[in-house]
Amino acid sequence: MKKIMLIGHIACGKTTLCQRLNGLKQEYKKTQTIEVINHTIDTPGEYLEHRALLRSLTVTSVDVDVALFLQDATSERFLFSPGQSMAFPIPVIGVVTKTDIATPEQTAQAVELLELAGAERIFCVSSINGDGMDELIQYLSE
Ligand SMILES: Nc1nc2c(ncn2[C@@H]2O[C@H](COP(=O)(O)OP(=O)(O)OP(=O)(O)O)[C@@H](O)[C@H]2O)c(=O)[nH]1
Ligand SMILES: [Mg+2]
Repeated sequence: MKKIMLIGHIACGKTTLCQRLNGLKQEYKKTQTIEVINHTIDTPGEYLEHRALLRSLTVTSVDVDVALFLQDATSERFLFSPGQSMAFPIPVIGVVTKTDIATPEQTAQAVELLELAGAERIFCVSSINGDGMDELIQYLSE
């Protein structure tokens, strides 16, 4: 299993995805600090939202195989800048979350924005009903 780090805006679904990938009980818990769960590093959305904290993500990523940029398909907020993946010394993939409650247009737009941020592959998932999860798990275990 690849060692991964989850990055994305507040409430985009990082912790819920982390729980799903690690077979943990799905329960809401606001992430307060960078947390390591098995091969997964979960980060608080504030680290992306407050630019002064961004550097900490880059530093943490040195010990990681791949960074996951997460985008909530239903959110109007998109906080990754074009080409932001270049700020990380490791491969970056994109994960569009909450596809169970998004329209196909919202999902497509989130894919486009993650491409713009430089994600080299993009997966569309729901951590609630499991849609798209098999493909993501397959990639992470390659
Ligand atoms: N419908 C749906 N809801 C989701 C999904 N993923 C997460 N959520 C919900 O979105 C809310 C926020 O999820 P979190 O996983 O805590 O978000 P986060 O990115 O860890 O947020 P921070 O820790 O604040 O940065 C919770 O109420 C989740 O149940 C999903 O795939 N589908
Ligand atoms: Mg969280």
